[in-house]
Amino acid sequence: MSQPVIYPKDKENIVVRYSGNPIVTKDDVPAAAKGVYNSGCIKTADGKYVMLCRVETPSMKQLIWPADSDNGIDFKLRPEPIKMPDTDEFKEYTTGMYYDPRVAEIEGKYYTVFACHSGHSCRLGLLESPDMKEFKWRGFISETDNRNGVLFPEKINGLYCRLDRPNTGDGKGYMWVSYSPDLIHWGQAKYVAHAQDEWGWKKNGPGTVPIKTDKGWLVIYHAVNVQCSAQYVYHLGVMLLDLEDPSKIIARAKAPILSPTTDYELTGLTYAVVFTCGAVVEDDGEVKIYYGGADTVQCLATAKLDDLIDACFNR
Ligand code: M1P
Repeated sequence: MSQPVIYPKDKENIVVRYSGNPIVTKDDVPAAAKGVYNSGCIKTADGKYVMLCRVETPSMKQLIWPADSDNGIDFKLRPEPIKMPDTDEFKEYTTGMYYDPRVAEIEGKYYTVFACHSGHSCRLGLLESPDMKEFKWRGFISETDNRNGVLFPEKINGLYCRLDRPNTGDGKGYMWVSYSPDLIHWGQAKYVAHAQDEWGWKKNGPGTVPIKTDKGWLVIYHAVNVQCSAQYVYHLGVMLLDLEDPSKIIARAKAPILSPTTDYELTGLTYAVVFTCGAVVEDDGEVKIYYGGADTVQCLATAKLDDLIDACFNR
């Protein structure tokens, strides 16, 4: 396979890959696995990190498997994945395929939104946890066909708020925002962002839980371009959304902040993918960006929050 074209990435050097990447692989799973990638991550009130690993099994099932860390780098997977409901409804609408978990803390509780895939296409599902130890299934929270659901960490104008990515029938898909009084019923949907850049014209989707800054909600997202007629290449970009009306883009980086260039991002179960489902902002302004490489391994990169904001303004 030829190397993908790498687009001008004048902003890529603001994001630094962790030298010990990948930080979690299939060998860390206490069961047979093909890959660990696209995992969500959060730092809890006690200063510990909990990663919700997307684990792919040899039979192509997907599991959400918690892992713990004291430093946000070295993670140990727990003995078991999160137990999902043993109901006919859950099985019908997931067929063992639930993935890309994004976890947000809202008013002292942890909420994880993830994709639930089945022959009826894809919906969003919701887990609630008081402590990232016990997880309770809350239900499906979208109609078909939707993916990449990400909750904002606080209500906006009195309502829960989320970004998501309805999949349109033409193989594209763009970012939307919607609102809810109870996290279950969603509406007032508004379009946010089209796929537009040379490196991401095919489709896009929200990645990390939005980070509140005085310049707006900072969102790290993925965007896809297609090479050689069929080869999808996944990049990460960054944008700022209005604090009161997140359907409005305040600023958006023209260049990707991360593109697949290393072996572990180019070679795996899928070719040429960097895909994020979680970030942690440290007290000193460092942002730990957790991302999947090539749909196979879990990686880490860091950036300064101020640099990500500057990147949005193309400074
Ligand atoms: O294979 C790359 C990615 O493809 C899908 O992403 P999206 O819906 O945005 O195109 C998802 O299956 C994702 O998990 C995967 O990494």
